Amino acid sequence: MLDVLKVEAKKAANLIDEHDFVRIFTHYDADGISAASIIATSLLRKGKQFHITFLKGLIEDVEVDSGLVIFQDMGSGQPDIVSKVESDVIIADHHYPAGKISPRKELAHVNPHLAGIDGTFELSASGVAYIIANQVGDNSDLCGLAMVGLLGDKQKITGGNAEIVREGISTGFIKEEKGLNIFSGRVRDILTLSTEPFLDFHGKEDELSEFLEKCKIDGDKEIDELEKEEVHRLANAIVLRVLEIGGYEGVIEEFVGRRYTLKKELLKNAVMLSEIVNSCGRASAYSTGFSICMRDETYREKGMELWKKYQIELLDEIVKRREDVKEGEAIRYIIMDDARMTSPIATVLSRYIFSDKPLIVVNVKNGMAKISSRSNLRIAEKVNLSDIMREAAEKVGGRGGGHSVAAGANINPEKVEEFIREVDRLVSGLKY
Ligand SMILES: [Mn+2]
Repeated sequence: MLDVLKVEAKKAANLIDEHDFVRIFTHYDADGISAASIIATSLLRKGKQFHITFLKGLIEDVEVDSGLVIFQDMGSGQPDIVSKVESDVIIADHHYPAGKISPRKELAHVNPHLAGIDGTFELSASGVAYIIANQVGDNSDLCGLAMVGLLGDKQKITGGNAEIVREGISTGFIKEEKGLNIFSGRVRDILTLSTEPFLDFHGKEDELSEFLEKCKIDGDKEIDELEKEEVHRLANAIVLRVLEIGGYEGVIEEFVGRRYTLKKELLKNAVMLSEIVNSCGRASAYSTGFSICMRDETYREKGMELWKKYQIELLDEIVKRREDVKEGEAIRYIIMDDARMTSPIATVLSRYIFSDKPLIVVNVKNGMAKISSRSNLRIAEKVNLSDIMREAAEKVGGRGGGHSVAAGANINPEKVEEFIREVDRLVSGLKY
């Protein structure tokens, strides 16, 4: 399955071979950070140097001071910007390619979509990085970091991802067991703080006590120390709860069934590592997230602190914002002013509370309107949010794109009403 992709990855590895210093631009989320750490480790092992910049997106031209530039988790959708780079370029991305790239020098474009693999669900940027790194040298021990990105991007362990995970299991770097694929810690804390799954117990301590009583679990126990029977009961109760609050049934398999242990990583629980790296990115503590992926022990505590702080902030926002959700013909939307976060709110609300229609979250901040749209596989059979965001944004003079189930746009704040109307019109037209 990965063979076609490996051909282009080999081309990327050959470019890396020719340079001693590499300039990396990557996305600031768990996928982008882990992807960068995979390439960085492969470079260090070859005695090469690098400089990484973490970006929220590739929206303007980049300054380049190196003969080789690598764009990770970005680049495929920004052919105009990539075409202006006066160096050799590697794109290691999984977003849907948009438009033709005219490289000034050499280009290796490693993207699953160009190799017959669904980049939305079956290979993330960290997976692409892992494929490239293993063309650079033997970096098979980095497979756990590939999992960080696929979990962070809410992908599935199928296709290319499954191939990497299977390889990791056979080499012993990944352990797969039956169980709950959720954060480790005290039951009560985790059920409250978790947003994957989101269980709506934040600020509802009595409800949580009742829930625990019903499934006969001691909330003070560590999740990882529960007996098999208890895990089973807890899993069933969690599934019921998710469906009760309006969750999308497709999310269930992500946290019930199998759990993954990463033998080589600083944090062995795959979900935990992914969420911690994600919250580091969100807190602009990029080097903390990156160092955790580079297995630097000194950053572990800091990472845990950032995660907890981030979860509480996100849960507060979710409780507050869900009241402001409005209903269009075929979509739901929220318009927020100066909110601290957009896409995590969109992700949780669309997966766990409003899962029957696409959800559009608008955040007006610093003279820009940032938009995150979310849906799920069931909706994506009819509605491709990437196309919708691009089309609607272009109509009002902005830019948009992304994945079929998770896309975004940046537009002029004065055009928000018009944009929402256009999105609703486009989605309605798909007879969804
Ligand atoms: Mn990604």
